[in-house]
Amino acid sequence: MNDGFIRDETGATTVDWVVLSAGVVGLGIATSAAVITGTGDLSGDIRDVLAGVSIGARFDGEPMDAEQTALAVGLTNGGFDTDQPAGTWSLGDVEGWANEGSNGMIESWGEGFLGYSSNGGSTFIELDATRAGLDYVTTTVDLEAGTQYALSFEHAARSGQGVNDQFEVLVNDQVVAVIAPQTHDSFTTTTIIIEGIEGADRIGFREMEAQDNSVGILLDSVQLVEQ
Ligand SMILES: [Ca+2]
Ligand SMILES: [Ca+2]
Ligand SMILES: [Ca+2]
Repeated sequence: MNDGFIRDETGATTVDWVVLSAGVVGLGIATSAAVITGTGDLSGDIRDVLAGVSIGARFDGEPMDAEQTALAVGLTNGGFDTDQPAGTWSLGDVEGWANEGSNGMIESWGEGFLGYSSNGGSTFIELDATRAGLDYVTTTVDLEAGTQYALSFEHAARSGQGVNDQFEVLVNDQVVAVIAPQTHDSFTTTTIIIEGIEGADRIGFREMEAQDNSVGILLDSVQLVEQ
């Protein structure tokens, strides 16, 4: 009888089936484990990426205001504010801004100097500081590539020699506008739509070469608003 059982192919088939089934089930479990682990890692990666993204006010479809945009793009001291005392001026540094002309110095005006007052009652600058090189006052921000922003600024013409001065607005060293200020008893706001590029974005204001005589237009309140 034992001899017959050993030779019974039916039993052998059952053993084969159990072993094969166990193998297939095992393979299934191994595959599930791999997929679960992989999916888990992927969700973790997405979570980590999202945690580092500042979605900001665009999440609800509302454009950011100037203050929110300034924070998001790193615009520092759009108002050219310094501790220049009222009624005075000086050449020096203005936080957040650089000048390619005038040996790097920027001409800061205190509230009320020569009768000029900014709309916000703060300090402002005269673009044409000296005759030493073309005054080109710039700041660097980080606009989102392909996103549009409203770039606005306030300007006034200095009466007398500089009353007819114009100035150029540049974005990434490309002239995007040439402005001829018309008001010299108050500041006027101009707004231009610009678009961000990959990496840092340089925004600047440059005097006209033919008008480089150390007196010129006045600037204040540079703002960016994401559209
Ligand atoms: Ca100011
Ligand atoms: Ca100059
Ligand atoms: Ca000038």
